[in-house]
Amino acid sequence: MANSVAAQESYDVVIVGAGFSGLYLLHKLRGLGLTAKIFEAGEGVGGTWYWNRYPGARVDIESQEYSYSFSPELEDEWVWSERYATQPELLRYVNHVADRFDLRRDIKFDTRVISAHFDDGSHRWRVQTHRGDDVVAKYCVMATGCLSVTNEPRFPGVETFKGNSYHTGRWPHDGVDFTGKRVAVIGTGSSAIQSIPQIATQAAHLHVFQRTPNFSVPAHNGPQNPEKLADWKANRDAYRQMARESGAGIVAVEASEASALQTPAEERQAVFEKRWARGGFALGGAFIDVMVNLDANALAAEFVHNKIRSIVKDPETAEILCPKGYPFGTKRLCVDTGYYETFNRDNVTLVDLTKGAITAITSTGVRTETADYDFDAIVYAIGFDAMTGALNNIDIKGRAGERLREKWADGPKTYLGLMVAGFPNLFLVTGPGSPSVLSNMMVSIEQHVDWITDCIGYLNQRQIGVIEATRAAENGWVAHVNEVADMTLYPQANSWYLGANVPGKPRVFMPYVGGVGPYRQICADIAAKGYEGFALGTDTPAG
Ligand code: FAD
Ligand code: N01
Repeated sequence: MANSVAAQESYDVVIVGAGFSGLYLLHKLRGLGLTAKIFEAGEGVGGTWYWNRYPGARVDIESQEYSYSFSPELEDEWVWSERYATQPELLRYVNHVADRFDLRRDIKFDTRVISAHFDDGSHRWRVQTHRGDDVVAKYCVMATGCLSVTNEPRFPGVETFKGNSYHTGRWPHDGVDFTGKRVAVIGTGSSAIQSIPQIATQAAHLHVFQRTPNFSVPAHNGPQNPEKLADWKANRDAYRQMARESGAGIVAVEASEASALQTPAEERQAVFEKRWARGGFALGGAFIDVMVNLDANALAAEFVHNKIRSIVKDPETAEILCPKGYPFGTKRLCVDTGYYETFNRDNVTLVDLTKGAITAITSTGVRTETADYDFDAIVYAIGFDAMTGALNNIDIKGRAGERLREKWADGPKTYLGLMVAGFPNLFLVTGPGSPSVLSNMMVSIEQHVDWITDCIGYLNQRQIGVIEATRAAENGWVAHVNEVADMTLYPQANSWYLGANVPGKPRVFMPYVGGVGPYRQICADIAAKGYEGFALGTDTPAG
């Protein structure tokens, strides 16, 4: 069955996912005159911004930077209302894009891809969905998202809870009213940190269950500043280019070249203060040695600890909220609006799970090693099976029936995060081994989509039927990704970057920390050398 091709519909490209990645891909592929079809599990476009509708959900990179740059007309006509756009505004934007470029006619919604098998004889991908679609395509592109598969609660008794349960990553479309309710939020990552202040204003009482405190910096959100907007408009192309060539793909961060250790204490404090006052990721770029030197890092950590102590009135609660035991910035920095202040409210209680872990969900609430709590609603803000989850959910088979999830049993292996040896003509957008989640994803998405579509154009022009990463190139890239990560403090935290949040997931640092600018250059050089490290037009995997 797997190797016989008897499907009805045939496309040049099948795309899985209609988030920012899939939509831009479809648009670009049409520009090449190719036929393409998107299968999307959700009932609408938007991916992340379709699924994550929890209260307080918003982007934490400034709106104009977190938007497509490929169309000047689109940029001209869309004006963001806030410094950090809300989820509803982002969803409106992505719907506008889908309409503006007439993308919906090639998208099939509410359709989950369950398998993608490469046929060794015909060099075609056969893609099947849970609705019974059975199509073939020359290329298959996984635009399935790095954070699209929720980490499901595995506590014993989850199903016995008689109140309402929610996951931030699968929020009900018609919203949730917590007025008068006793609510639990489990988790203190970005989703929790955004939603907790809002839930607290409604709930009769909110208990926050914290396993590991996170570093969070204030967003200082507000309406768009007209002067800033005018400056962005006047210098947009230059700013966009700066972002593409930068480390994290964010202009507003202004990464400094100064060393925290070599800067006098008073001056250093002033730099931290200035960046805290500016808000968002600015603090992360304060000094060049913070992410590579533990002593420098400790200075940034101490600065945030003191901020927490100055905001949270109860000293015991403040100490529980101070992240310790892992370096600042090695779990994704959170950006909040009134998070620490929320713990000054009478109706909010912080539960420190390091003093007693959750042992079960009961019919009435949450049981820890030390107490039982009763709730009307439980919010699981426990994150995602990041980076590999969506790919491993699909039965992807490459040459000779090799399964991707088996190949990746000890962690993902890719060449550039774009392709996998043994899986010809299969592209990944922001796959593991690319900067992806360590960057402004819009910058990374556009770079990947441009690279992939340029590559397909190149192959078609030369009538090359097959492209495949060589095993040697893949091994070299995996080694490089690890080597660069080990030069930083990132691997020192139990983060989802390492798969540490999902029990049983292999511990491998998945994103590429080399920066979007250098990475873009590497990808461009490889393409310019006729796709170095890829075997072209041959049916025999090289390596
Ligand atoms: P997604 O938006 O995840 O879209 C992937 C789509 O693929 C989904 O719609 C999914 O339903 C679909 N899909 C997956 N598997 C299948 C299948 N088998 N069959 C059919 N369809 C499938 N990044 C930033 O840079 N800045 C931010 O501020 C930021 N904020 C974020 C906030 C939240 C709450 C989350 C969860 C992520 C955030 N991110 C942020 C990361 C965000 O995921 C990316 O910025 C971007 O939206 C990813 O777009 P995408 O199209 O690659 O993936
Ligand atoms: O998920 P997370 P998220 N018992 O994995 C805890 C992006 N994003 O949805 O740290 C108890 O960060 C877990 O504890 P620990 C962004 O890239 C961006 O919040 O593993 N607790 C942690 O506190 C982000 O990083 C925005 O010890 C458990 C929390 O749940 C990524 O998406 C907003 C537990 C999960 O935090 C994921 O963020 C939202 C258990 N068994 C998301 N299991 C922006 O602001 C997990 N936890 C733009």
